[in-house]
Amino acid sequence: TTDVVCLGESMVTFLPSQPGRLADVPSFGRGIGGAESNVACALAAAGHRAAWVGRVGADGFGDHLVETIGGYGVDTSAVRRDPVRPTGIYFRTATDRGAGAHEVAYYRAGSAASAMSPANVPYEEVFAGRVLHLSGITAALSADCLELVRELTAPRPGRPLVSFDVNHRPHLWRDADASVLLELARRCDLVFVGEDEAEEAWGIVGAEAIRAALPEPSVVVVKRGSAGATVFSGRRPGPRSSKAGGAEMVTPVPALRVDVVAAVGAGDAFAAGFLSATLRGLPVRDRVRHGHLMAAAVLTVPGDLTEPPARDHADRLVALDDEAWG
Ligand code: KDG
Repeated sequence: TTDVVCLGESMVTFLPSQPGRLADVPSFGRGIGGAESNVACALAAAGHRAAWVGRVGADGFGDHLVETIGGYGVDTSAVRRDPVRPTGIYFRTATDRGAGAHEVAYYRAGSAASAMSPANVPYEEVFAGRVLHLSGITAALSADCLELVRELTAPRPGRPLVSFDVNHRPHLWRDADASVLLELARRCDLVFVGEDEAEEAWGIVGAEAIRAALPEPSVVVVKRGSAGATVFSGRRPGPRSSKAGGAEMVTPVPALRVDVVAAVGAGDAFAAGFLSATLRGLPVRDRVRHGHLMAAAVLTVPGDLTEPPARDHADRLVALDDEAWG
């Protein structure tokens, strides 16, 4: 069986040949992007059975995505081709030494993926894994895509563990109301959210307040960039909870300090590391450390993806004492 099925839009990405304003970049190199397929590629590279479900155009960019993602060992058999709509692409800029904000220019409105809907996504394949990984990006693509995410996160018998990375992308929401992301996240079992994005999307400040707004998921991972991440897990003590419910665990875990080349893709790598360690039944602290480790590998390259350290190597780094982990 498949370990993790990741569903979402993937795009051909154009990375600048030099830092500077988009208006000044003379040429771009081709890469691939898409938060959910990034997670699938990283999981496959880490030795898991991962599948990506998406929709691309019947064009060369669609071929490139299917071939490249498949090349990571990801099962792409449930990817659908749209006969009319194109594959989405996007361009981004780089800043000197990764500091400051880069520009993103999406060419994805009306893309093949934006036509994903409950009517054309193969449910059997989507629910075939131990984990279904989704992100808030899909909810922003179109009304049909939002409906799809609603359906996939609805309670259903035998539902796999549903993992949700909030991934608030302000460019995609524009004037639309991103508060729906909170409603969707509450329907999932495992939620990844950045402290900064919770404030930006929902006006909720701080890890404790985020957990209070997301009481249902059994695990909530609040990411604080270079400051690390805090995991809320276990049952929350509520008025009706018995002793058997147990107390909630709050686990803060510092991140590795690295010189950032580009932050893009780091959240996906973190999710992949955390999911990989979850599938292996590792304790919460080590799940986060595996997340930080995979994120560190991606933070130090320009693109969205990089080969993660081999599993035994990663395990040795994760087992280093607290001093090494700052
Ligand atoms: O997480 C990385 C993604 O942001 C990038 O690959 C592009 O999926 C993307 C998006 O919609 O921003």
